[in-house]
Amino acid sequence: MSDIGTLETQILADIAAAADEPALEAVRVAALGRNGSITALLKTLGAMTPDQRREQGPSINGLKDKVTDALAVRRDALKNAALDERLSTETVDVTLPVREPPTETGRIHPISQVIDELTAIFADLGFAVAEGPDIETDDYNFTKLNIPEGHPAREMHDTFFFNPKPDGSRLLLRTHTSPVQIKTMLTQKPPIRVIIPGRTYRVDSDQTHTPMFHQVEGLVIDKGSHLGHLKWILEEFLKAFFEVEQVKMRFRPSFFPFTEPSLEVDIQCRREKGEVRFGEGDDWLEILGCGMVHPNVMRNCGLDPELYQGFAWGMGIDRIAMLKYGMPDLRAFFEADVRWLSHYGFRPLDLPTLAGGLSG
Ligand code: 2NL
Repeated sequence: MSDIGTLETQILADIAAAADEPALEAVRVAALGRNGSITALLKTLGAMTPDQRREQGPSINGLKDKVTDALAVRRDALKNAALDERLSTETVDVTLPVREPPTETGRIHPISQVIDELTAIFADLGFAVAEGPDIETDDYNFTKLNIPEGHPAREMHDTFFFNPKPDGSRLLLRTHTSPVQIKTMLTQKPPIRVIIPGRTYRVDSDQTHTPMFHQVEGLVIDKGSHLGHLKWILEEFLKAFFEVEQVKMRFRPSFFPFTEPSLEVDIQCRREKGEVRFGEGDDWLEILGCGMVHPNVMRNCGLDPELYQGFAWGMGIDRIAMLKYGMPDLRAFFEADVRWLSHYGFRPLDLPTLAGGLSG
């Protein structure tokens, strides 16, 4: 009993003297570890007679409990002391500026911005957005659009062709987004209202042409669709896009194999000091081509031209982006220069909406 008393005094003194958590852990292992002093005492219980065990058991177990409690109390005290020490020596300056996150430093490319803007405008007019692959067949890019083999318009399109397949057919990079309209007409029932923004390709490279460029086409098919609807839609679009109150338009007769009649649209502008302003002035600027969908195209897509009528239009996205945001050089669009992008790009969280303003 007095052995146990001495051991208890010794261990409790060691616990009190432990200066940090590792030292306290060493005391615990020496007392309660596999070869610890209290563990050794506990092991002696097994060899005792029942009477001895009844006498010694409670004091040995009592010692174990007391030491376990004392260890826990001391561990808490040491933890708190360590925390107090850190709190009193470390400082955090909460007024320091944080590093700017990507949402602040990243920029949206003007082409993406313009696509978002026209999507917002046409969505408001009830149009859906359709997309399709850049690689197309001859059939969807030309034949179904009333441009048969040997037609001069095929040569005018300066097409990028892939190597011919064993059967003689060859794929191509689409020269316009019209194949997506063809697929829309083949798979959907009128009324149809879609716009198709996307990449298009032609063998052409100079000051004002890049081999890859962007186009947006629109298509409406319904029972009573006519040029008056087309004119109104284009006018609403142009006013919203160029953010002006009014815009005069001029329709000139033109030719496209896939529309009849075909028209080209100019909009009113003023040119001064190398800048173009819309909704005012006496100059005209060609902006898009359009027309009523050719009956042959309707038939090629399984639509009865006696029952349905439609109109379509197409315009260059890169060009309207340059006009709206005053970017003088088309080629800079595709050079991936971050200095150009940080100047002309748009903040990623300023999404264009009709209610909140298209271009911020
Ligand atoms: C332009 C002219 C145009 C269309 C594109 C079209 C598509 C189908 C049927 C009929 Cl599937 N038309 N698209 C129509 C007229 C003009 O684009 O100058 N684009 C830059």
